[in-house]
Amino acid sequence: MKLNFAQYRNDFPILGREVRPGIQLVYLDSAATSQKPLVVIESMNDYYRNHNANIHRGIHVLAEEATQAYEESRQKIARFIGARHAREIIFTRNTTESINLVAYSWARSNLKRGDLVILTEMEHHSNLVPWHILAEERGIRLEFIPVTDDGLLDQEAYHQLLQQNPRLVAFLHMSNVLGTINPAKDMIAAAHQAGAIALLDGAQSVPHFPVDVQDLDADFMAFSAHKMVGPTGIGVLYGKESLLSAMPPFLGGGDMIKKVHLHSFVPNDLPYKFEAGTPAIAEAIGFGAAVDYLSSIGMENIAIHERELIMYALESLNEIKGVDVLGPSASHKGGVAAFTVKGIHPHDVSQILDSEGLAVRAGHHCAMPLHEKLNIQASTRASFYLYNTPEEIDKLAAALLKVKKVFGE
Ligand code: 7TS
Repeated sequence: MKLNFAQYRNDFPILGREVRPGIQLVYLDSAATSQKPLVVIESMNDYYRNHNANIHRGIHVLAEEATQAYEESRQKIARFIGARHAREIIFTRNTTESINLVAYSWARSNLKRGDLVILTEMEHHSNLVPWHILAEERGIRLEFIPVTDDGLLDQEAYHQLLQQNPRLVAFLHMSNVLGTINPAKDMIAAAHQAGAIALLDGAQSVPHFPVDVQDLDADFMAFSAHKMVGPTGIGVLYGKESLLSAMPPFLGGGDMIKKVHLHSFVPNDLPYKFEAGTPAIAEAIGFGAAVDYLSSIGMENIAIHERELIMYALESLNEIKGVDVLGPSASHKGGVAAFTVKGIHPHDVSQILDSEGLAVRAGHHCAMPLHEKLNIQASTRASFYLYNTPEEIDKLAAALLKVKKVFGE
């Protein structure tokens, strides 16, 4: 039976608001951050109202309750992505910090001058800059899988790059600009065959369709709670236990140690070795509630709903003369439609859309190299989630016609 997704809108208090008198919010910016359902907001309120204490430390009721809720969230997230053990789930601040953890800890203890890291031309800056820093510091080499004219990764070029004995292949599962869903399982298998390990940027995939790290055989995967109906300030680095346990700590301080002497320390076991200092406790609890919420709807169902939305969006936008949607056809694409409007700057487009209540993003979306490759400075992006409706896409199309009218195009 097909689910009626409009019912879920009531779970998100913010979706009921007007952004100006009489102008209803149409939120089409979930690739930047998703909205939060009441159950997530309430779970964090409940922690602060009833259980607030530091974790892993005090022997009192509140500390035990807080610790239990924090660790339950880790277990929920482990199950959600199919990890073998909860200790393979490291809480970080976000996808960016998770990738930096790999770059600082794994890469600095495993890579030497001349070693090759393969990235792609469609990466978000957070999977580029940590490797630039390492290239400058260590002299590692970076190569990039090109993006084809169809908005896909050039798999032939990838297989050629693999012949150069890379140590690491790091790529995004789904592009935040093109919407491209990359064939992660095949790409990871090919990386392993070439003797490399694979880091998957799951920032745009984990929130939108079922992702199973064991099925993918990912060595590392990074993602953020705030893009999957959870709070800001918390993300995850998943890592295979064998890799994580061999890695040196990233940040030093409390909680990440077993013993400290004046001149030395003994690191803690996984996952605590990588969680220095008081973590984002309320956020971890909110993250657990977010995963429960998504699971109660079903990731398969969310993926089907977003597929319908993107197909309808492509149909509607392609009908408007001068609007050019970036990226592949719907069959390779998740719920992201970035586009240009001929002769009109994306900031002007989004400003007029905003006046109609539509929240979209304009700019390079932290993917400047990709925009350079596409020979454009910027684009306007509408991105969808489980709470969006076909009627909102109709509003987007109508507002774009108004944009063209205002600018006389
Ligand atoms: N990787 C991808 C593919 C992303 O889309 C983003 C955020 C990140 C990494 C970084 O995530 P963070 O939680 O560490 O910030 N993307 C976007 C976006 O498209 N608009 O705002 C943030």
